[in-house]
Amino acid sequence: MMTPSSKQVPSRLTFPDGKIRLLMQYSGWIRGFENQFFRAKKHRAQPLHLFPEDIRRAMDNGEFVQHYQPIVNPKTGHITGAEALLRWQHPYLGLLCPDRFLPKVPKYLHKRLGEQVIDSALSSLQTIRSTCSDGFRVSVNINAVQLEDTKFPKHVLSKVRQQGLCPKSLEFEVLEDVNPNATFYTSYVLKRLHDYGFSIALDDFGAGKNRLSALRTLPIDRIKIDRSLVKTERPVHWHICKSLITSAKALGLRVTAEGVETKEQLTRLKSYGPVEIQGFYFHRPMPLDQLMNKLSQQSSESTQANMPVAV
Ligand code: G
Ligand code: MN
Repeated sequence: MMTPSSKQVPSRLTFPDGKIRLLMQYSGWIRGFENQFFRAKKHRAQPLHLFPEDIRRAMDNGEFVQHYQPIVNPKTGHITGAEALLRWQHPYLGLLCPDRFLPKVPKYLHKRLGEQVIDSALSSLQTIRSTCSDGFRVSVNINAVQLEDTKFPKHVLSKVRQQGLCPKSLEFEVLEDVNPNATFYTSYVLKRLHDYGFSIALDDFGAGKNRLSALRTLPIDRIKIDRSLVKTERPVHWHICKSLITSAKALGLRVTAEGVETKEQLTRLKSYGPVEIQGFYFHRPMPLDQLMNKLSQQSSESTQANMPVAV
């Protein structure tokens, strides 16, 4: 069977028709599906064949939404925060993960998309605040364009203030391979965000190029241990997790372990030191209304637990 390769992608001049594009998107979907079975190692799905105007139209139509994956304190089982995860609610293909479309977002739309992500996280924080304590934190992944934009820290601070929110309720996740030496602007932006009281987390830590130097040169508050180190059955990876959690404690950094799927993984991680847990074992990513249900349930349970017992 012939599958379209990137070389075969027709130009807009040859195929301007929306139906043809939709067909190409479906074929990309099928290839991504096949990949999950036949190329187990490559867990990232193939991006769809997309044109910049597909993305722009989706933005105009509000098809990009955020789902929230709760982050849990394993000692209490309480949800202490959530990571905002971008999804595309595609009218025909259903809910799409960023692997399928993010590589195809043209650079000139990154700023607008990043802006939408922050706006939606702030509006969700407003909703969450009605049910939850001030300590609740929403983490947002920031893209390279935002990281290089020296106006970004002031801009986001004024948005947060306008809404009466506190900067510490927002955490920015940056990728581990952010190169602190390569870009002066990136470290400037991170330092300003940190000075303003936002929390900075180093995402997917331990996955790619090991940039321990980032911990020395950038104002990092938290590391997020990559799920490849968590899900493994190789003891060498457990030792790495253990030493990351121990070092983080010594450095005064907080830790979130990503991709926790089993009780064994949870028990092992808890034995290494203080760590927060994100993963399917506790919760999958979910729309805001489902998160709100869980938070209201949590708050009513703790109110009941604190009620004086009748004698
Ligand atoms: O790199 P980042 O931390 O932003 O990745 C988050 C992605 O990881 C989300 O798309 C989410 O669906 C996925 N994810 C979250 N928890 C788990 C898990 O326990 N197992 C697996 N396989 N994926 C997870
Ligand atoms: Mn992340």
